[in-house]
Amino acid sequence: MKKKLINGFEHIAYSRPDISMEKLRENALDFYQSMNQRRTVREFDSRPIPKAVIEHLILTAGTAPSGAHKQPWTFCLVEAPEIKRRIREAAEEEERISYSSRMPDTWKEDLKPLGTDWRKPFLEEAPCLIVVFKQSYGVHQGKKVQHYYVSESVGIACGFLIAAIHQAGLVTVTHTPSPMNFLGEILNRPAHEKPFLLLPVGFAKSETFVPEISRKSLEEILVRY
Ligand code: IYR
Repeated sequence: MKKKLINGFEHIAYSRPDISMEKLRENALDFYQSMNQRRTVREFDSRPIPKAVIEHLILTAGTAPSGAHKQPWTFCLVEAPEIKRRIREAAEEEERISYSSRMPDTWKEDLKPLGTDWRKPFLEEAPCLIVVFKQSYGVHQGKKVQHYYVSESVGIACGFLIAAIHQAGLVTVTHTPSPMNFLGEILNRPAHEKPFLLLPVGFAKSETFVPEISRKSLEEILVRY
C-alpha cells in the first residue's frame, strides 16, 4: 500500500470509487429524497431492536469527524425498564417546571404546532434510549487528554446517528430536557462527561401522527457567491 510520511506520521493513500456524473447526480438526489422522509416521531412501538442494529447505528455515529480526531463522545444505551423509568420520571419533573415557569410564553407559543408538553411517555415506550455525552476532556492511562470543538464534534456525531436511525427504518426524537444533569447521575457518568442529547430509538407506532410542516426551500437556505 502507498504511504507517505508527514511530520513523521504515516499517511495512507485514499480514494472514493470513480463514478459517472450520472451516478453522482443520482446518489445526491436519492440521499436527499430519503433524508427528506425523516420526521421526528414521539410515538413508539414496543418491538425490540436487535443488538447488532443499535451497535451499527452507534458505530456510524462514531465515524463523524471531530476536533483533532479526539472523538469526544460517549453513547449510553439504556434498555433496562427500571432505568428508563427513572429517566422518564426525572425528565418529566424538569419539564413540568420548564413548561409551567421556566419557558417564556413566546417559546410555548412556538411549540404549539408540535403539540409537546411536559409528559414524556416515549422515554419508557421506546425499546431503547441512546444518551449522548460530550467529554469536555478525555482520560488516557490516568492522564488528561485535551479535546477540541467538543460541542461541534458531538453535534456532528448526533447528526450522523439521526441519519443512521432513519436510514435503518427506525425513528427518534431529539429530546433535550433542561437542565439534564440528572442523566449523568442516573447513568453514573464521570464529571467530565456532560449530557448532550437523549434519543429514544425504535419503530414508529403503527398509527402515528406528526405535525404538518414544510422545510425551507433551497432559495431560503442557500446563498451563492
Ligand atoms: N425540552 C422541551 C421543550 C421543547 C423545546 C424545543 I426548542 C422543541 O423543539 C421541542 C420541545 C420538551 O422536550 O418538551
